[in-house]
Amino acid sequence: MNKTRCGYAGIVGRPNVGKSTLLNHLMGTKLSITSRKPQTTRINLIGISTRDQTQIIFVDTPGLLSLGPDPSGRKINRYMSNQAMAAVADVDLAVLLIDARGWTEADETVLTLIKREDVTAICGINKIDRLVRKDLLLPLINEIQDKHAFEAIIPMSALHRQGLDDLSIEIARLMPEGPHLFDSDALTDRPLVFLVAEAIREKLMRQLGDELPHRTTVVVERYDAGEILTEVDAVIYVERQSQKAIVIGRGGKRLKAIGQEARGNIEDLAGGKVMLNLWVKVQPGWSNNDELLTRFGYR
Ligand SMILES: Nc1nc2c(ncn2[C@@H]2O[C@H](COP(=O)(O)OP(=O)(O)OP(=O)(O)O)[C@@H](O)[C@H]2O)c(=O)[nH]1
Ligand SMILES: [Mg+2]
Repeated sequence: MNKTRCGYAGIVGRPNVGKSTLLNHLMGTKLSITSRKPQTTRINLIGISTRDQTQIIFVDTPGLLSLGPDPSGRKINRYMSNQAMAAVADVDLAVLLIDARGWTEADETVLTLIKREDVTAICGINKIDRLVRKDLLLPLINEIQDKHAFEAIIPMSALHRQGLDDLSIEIARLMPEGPHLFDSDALTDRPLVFLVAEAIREKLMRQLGDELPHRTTVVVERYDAGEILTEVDAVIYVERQSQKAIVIGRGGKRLKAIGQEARGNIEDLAGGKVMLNLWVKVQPGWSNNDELLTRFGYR
């Protein structure tokens, strides 16, 4: 009988390199939220892929900027770095994702962590579709080779699904032998309400300016799956009254647009019609308060 393989593969890297996009496209289903803005992912999210004898448990992580205390000092940032650092320490394989436009200091930081934890690693060079000068790819590969003994270095485009087969083959090859930890049809270990809250947060990330999304979080307070209709009550928390006004928008326009966009995603998750009720509440300083962070699901 063939031996089964099973392991954790952490997708790590600095913010905005395309980690969550990669998770979704490796899974062939949208699990993790993505946006053009850095620091979209806040909590490690697993995606389980079972093919034949091999089960790969992908871990999407928040983008990592530094290993020390965050200069901005907010506890949410510390929580996010801790999530990413814990993932590197726990996984069987780290997939270090970088941007094809060049190696940066933040990439170096993540590599330092990989070395410190002595974890087997692959390097994915993402967004090659954006590389104007293709002749720069080979020197970049050489530069990365000199930095670390990666098991493989793979140029790819997560968004355009280029190079993902090569990457999957390498990851599968590096999974340890062992029994599968999840049922073969399992996709994630997160409850549906988490994915619903994230779907709403994705629209906030995408619709609001640069700073405001980082001051918002979403809590699903009620999820009632009926035969004809699923009813969802969710609260968007902000830190100040002025932020609440921005999220709601003139005449409630922006909140309505956020709700409409999120509802489409939630209907996919729920597999049927959804009625989404959204509220915006002010919770001063939630992003820097341990107790509130725990209450809002950052535990
Ligand atoms: N052109 C191009 N864009 C990409 C590619 N992969 C991801 N992106 C885009 O890069 C942006 C960031 O993608 P995410 O997947 O949210 O990045 P992330 O690394 O998870 O970011 P954080 O969660 O903030 O750390 C999004 O606008 C993606 O559409 C790619 O291969 N090519
Ligand atoms: Mg992400």
